[in-house]
Parts: sequence; C-alpha cells; structure tokens
Amino acid sequence: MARRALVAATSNPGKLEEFRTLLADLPLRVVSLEGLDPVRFPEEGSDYAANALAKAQAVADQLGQWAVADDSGLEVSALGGAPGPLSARFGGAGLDDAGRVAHLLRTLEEQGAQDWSGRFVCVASLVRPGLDPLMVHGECPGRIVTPARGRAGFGYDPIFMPEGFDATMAELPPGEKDRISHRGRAFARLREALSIEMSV
Ligand code: ITT
Repeated sequence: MARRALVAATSNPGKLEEFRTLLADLPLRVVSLEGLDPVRFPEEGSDYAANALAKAQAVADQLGQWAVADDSGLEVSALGGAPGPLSARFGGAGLDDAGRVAHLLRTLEEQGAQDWSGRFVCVASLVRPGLDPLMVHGECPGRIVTPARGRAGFGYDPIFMPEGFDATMAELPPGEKDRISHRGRAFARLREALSIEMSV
C-alpha cells in the first residue's frame, strides 16, 4: 500500500531531518516543501502553539495534504525566558546559526549572569484536512555552555548541555538527541496519538 504523504512545513533542514527520523516508524512518507507549490506562511508571533498550528495549517489548506510543523525555541532563565519563540530571529534577521550562538553568548557574558540554565521547548502540530489538529509539547532542560562544542544537530545545539549529560546536544552520539530532546519528546507523543488513530 502506498504510504500517505505528510508534508514537513518547515524551511529548516535540521528540523526536516529530525522529523523524518522521528516519524520513521509510521506508515507515512515525510516530504519536504521543495518541489511543491509555494506556500504562503503567516507572520510568526510569540506563541509556540499558535505558530506551529499556523505553519501546518497553511500547508494543509493550500496543498490539501497532511502537514506537520513545529515551533521551537531556547528559553534562558537569566534572560527571563528569552529568546523563546523568537529564537530564530535572535540578534536580528541577518544572522545564521553561528551568529545567533555568538550573540547569545555575548548577551550572557555582558549581563554577567551566574545562572546559565535554560530549556529547549517544542510544540508540534499535525494537520489533516477535515480532522481536528493534533498538538503536542515537549521540553528538554539543561544549561548554556561556552565555547561551542560539537558538529551534530543545528541551531543552538553546540552551546546547550542537556541535564544529566557532560556533552552538548551537538556532541551526543547519533540517536541520543532524538531520544531526549524537546522535539524527540513532543514527537513521541505525536507518534502515540497517530498510532492509535492509524492502528499501527
Ligand atoms: P521553520 O519555522 O521554517 O520550521 P525555523 O528555524 O524558523 O524554521 P522556528 O521558528 O521554530 O523554526 O525557530 C526555532 C529556532 O530555535 C531555530 O531556528 C533554532 O535556532 C532554535 N532551535 C529549535 N530547535 C532546536 C534544536 O533542536 N536544536 C538547536 N536549536 C534549536
């Protein structure tokens, strides 16, 4: 039987790869936006759930297909939970991952904060035309470390040390990030909800 397509409503290649691994056991084919009709995404705000739903809904509505999205971010206690849902734009729109990492380290150093604890947060949304959306949430506590270490993953992974580990997220062996991360935890719940509905 042909596997149903599930469109990954993301422009972030790191997320796309993780979506694929995290949903690999389900009878679905995770496809990227590349090669599909262009989708207009709404402006992102400061609410993870609203952003995740808006991204998945935009793809499902405009392409008429199942779609999955997440909105995620890094919340640093010393910054009052910032950058949070604004993590992708932290330091300005012109920065890449390395630039945002440098900006975050600079901000914390300038502030002189002793406590560099924080957490990654992920809210994922799966939208199927005609059905209620599935919404799930996952978190991963830890702390910011310097200098950046490791080459795996993406975004802030090289400066985030998950609780209980002596390695950054970017230094973890293959499979470990998916097991303990905010996205891994959210998608475990998504897999559970979908497996029940799809009887797999
Ligand atoms: P899409 O909206 O197209 O999915 P995005 O990268 O803009 O891509 P978000 O708006 O959800 O996604 O922003 C999340 C940002 O938080 C992302 O750019 C990373 O900088 C950071 N982030 C999220 N998950 C992460 C992870 O697993 N590891 C490291 N950084 C992460």
